[in-house]
Amino acid sequence: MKELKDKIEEHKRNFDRAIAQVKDENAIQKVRNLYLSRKRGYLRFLFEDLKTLKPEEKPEVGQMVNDFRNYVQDKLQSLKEEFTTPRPVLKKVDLTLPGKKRYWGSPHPILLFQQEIENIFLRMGFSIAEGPEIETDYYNFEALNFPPHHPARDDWDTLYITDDLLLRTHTSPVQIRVMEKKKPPIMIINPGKVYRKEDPDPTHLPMFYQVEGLVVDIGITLAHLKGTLEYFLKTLFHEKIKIRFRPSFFPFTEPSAEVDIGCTVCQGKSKECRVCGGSGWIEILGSGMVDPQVLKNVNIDPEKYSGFAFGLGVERTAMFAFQIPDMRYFYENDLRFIREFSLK
Ligand code: FA5
Repeated sequence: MKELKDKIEEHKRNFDRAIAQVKDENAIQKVRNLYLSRKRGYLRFLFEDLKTLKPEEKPEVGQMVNDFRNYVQDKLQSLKEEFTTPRPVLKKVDLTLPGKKRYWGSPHPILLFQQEIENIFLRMGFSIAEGPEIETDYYNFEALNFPPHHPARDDWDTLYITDDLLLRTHTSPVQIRVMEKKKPPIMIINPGKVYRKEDPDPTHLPMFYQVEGLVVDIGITLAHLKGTLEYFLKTLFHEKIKIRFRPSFFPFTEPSAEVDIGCTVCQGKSKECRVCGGSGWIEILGSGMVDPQVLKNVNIDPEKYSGFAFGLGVERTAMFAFQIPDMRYFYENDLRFIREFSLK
């Protein structure tokens, strides 16, 4: 019995050696004949040898021969599949060609610019507040002194969700939300998206970013408003900018002013400029002293406190900082344009 067991082991070692050297289908067939041929295969002789064993030895050694036969069949079958499965044709690679450049994503230019704006205000001591983009009529209009049906509402082409809910048309509702929760001194900016039903053109978008600012304390005057905005704009534009304050109207500020900057696209030299319309100036923000009625609406005593507020268009200002003649470029997702601003 031991002799036969040794013989099986030896056959297995020889078989493993033989298949390790197989290089094609012909060689597989030769090994198959050697081991599995019905007439002269080694396995046939092993089965013959079994007959010489005593009956009690047969089950154990019989199992070994069976296992060996299965092993040989499986190995030969998988080798055959390896040789007959078509191999992918390898393309020739020209190693002298330049490699493919992969780009990393990076923050959008408007986000980078907004962060630049935020940093200037943070350095002045402002902190950042946030508010929802879906607003109620009360916060977007009524608390800001726009009574229902007041004509001033017509300046904002509003996208309503229900009679009472709307996509905020400006960031000013955050002023109310902050003043409801916090009493003066208040010094916040609030960056965020706003929405208007507007046809896109070089200086208008239906969705754009604003940065709102609000300062409320004892003794705040128009001089603080002017000084803060002048300092901010000179820092943002590295002093190279003309600024003008123009009287205006907002229901929630009194007096109100819009701030224009000198057109950096045509430098005020083109009567046909699509950005400034030939005037040489373009409005970038609205501002004013917080209307006493607005302070009353949030239970802040207007006899004691005063404040100023402003709302700046981020894309509008970015256009001038980067001298881009059309605001729509920011959202066309043309990577050649976007990459000009990415962090290197
Ligand atoms: C307002 O939205 C006021 N809430 C601003 C304000 C805040 C006034 C606090 C007083 C006190 P206005 O609609 O003018 O105002 O918009 C402010 C700025 O947003 C504009 O100066 C401009 O830079 C930008 N802006 C306005 N409409 C668009 C638009 N359709 N596309 C891109 N930017 C716009």
